[in-house]
Amino acid sequence: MLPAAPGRAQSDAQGGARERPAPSGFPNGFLWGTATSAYQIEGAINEDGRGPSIWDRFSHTPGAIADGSNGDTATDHYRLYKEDIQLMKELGTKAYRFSIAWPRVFPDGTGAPNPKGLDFYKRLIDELSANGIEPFATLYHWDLPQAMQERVGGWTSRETPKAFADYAAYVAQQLGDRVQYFFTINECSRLVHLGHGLGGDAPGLKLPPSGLNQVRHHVALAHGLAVQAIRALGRSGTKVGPAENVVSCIPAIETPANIRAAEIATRELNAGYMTVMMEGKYTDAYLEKAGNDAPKFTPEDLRIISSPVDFVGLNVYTPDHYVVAADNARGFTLAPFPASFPHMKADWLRPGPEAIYWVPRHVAKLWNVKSIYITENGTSGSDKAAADGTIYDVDRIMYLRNYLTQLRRATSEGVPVAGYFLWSLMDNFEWSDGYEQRFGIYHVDFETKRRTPKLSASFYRETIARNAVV
Ligand code: GBH
Repeated sequence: MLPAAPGRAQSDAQGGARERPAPSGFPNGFLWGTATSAYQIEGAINEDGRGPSIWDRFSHTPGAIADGSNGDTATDHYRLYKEDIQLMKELGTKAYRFSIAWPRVFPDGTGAPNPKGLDFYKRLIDELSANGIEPFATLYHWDLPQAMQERVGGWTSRETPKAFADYAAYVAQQLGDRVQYFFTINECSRLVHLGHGLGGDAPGLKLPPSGLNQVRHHVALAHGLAVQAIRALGRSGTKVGPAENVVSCIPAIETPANIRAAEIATRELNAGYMTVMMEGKYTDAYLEKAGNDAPKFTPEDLRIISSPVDFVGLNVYTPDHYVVAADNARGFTLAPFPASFPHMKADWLRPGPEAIYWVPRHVAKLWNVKSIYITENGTSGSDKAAADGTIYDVDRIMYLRNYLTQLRRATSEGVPVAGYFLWSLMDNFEWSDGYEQRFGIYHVDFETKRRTPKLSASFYRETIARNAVV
């Protein structure tokens, strides 16, 4: 059980203080949740007819994963999901973002569905509903059926967006009575760049620019096709949108000129992702820069990619660029990061809490988006237990408190953020970092699979209970 945080005021526990508008409060009905993804937590890779995914293949490739591990059992959530839902309940969360593994539903990518694979998600969702937790389902969090990779070349082929649309349609049909909120693809940019450009993520390809640009186009097309499929086959009231880690551009100093420059940079640096999804065109600068390597596409593709969405999901971890207005062709300069800029346990995770203010503000302003969810935010930490057995992860609490303060700045100014999903409910398989980077607010002992709350779990529960930064 999650112990009460020391010093918790009695009146708060009884809800008395909550009735007065707290100065640091979030809007009424603000949705608090946690997030995970299938391959990172489920394990049970051979259970109930699941087919192999590109991450099974990749994680079993020698040298691919920092600690030589894989997701074969991960947190064993496939079996322990009921226990995990109790953790969510202890926190007081009212929403949960998880992903559906395509290879559980279509073991070969296309063709005959595997009802037993889908049944797991029905059980999961029913258990969530029984506990008053709203399911938010992501259709693709990087676990492409290996068969798609082998048969058609995965995301290098237009067959994959088509197969993804069929899978999305089937899921909408089968789960539409249980799920109202769908996300299409998690972080297009990472699966494109790390998976197909740098080779550090599955399927480990290092394509030349023309190939990489075509993959990027296919992934965007898959997003649009899935939006259409869910619209066509979901129940009325079904809502759908992307979950993207927009390249975050922060005005280095908040002057009107720098703010404008940061908006311009946001649009250009996300040209192949959020910009084309929202505007139905690639920017001139994007196409010019790509030159002969530009993706091949039709006007119809662009119409599909920009199918209207109901909300935008944003994964926000870190500032990608501090921006200064400049009198050059682009209109901005990206400030280089000084070597002394701090980072959390992961080198890439620089704490810049203002990112969670600026990203939704830019997205709402640039594309007139009316509903935004923060679909991921959080940090890894070293998370060692103290002598009394508690993991006092005050670095994670520091990080979360500062990000939530900036998120609250956004909501108080009317930026339409409707909810927040903390990454992650529990420690899990952190892709090429294996189990070395722990992002959970519950610690997982990967030998025994035991879950234990870190101090940050108490922090999050207090935040939710007061609907305010604590
Ligand atoms: C998210 O990506 C993922 O959606 C989630 O599955 C993951 O567990 C979580 O974050 C924590 O990492 O090439 O070494 O410089 C976060 C955004 C963008 C983080 C790309 C890593 C590159 C690292 N990611 N970034 S590196």
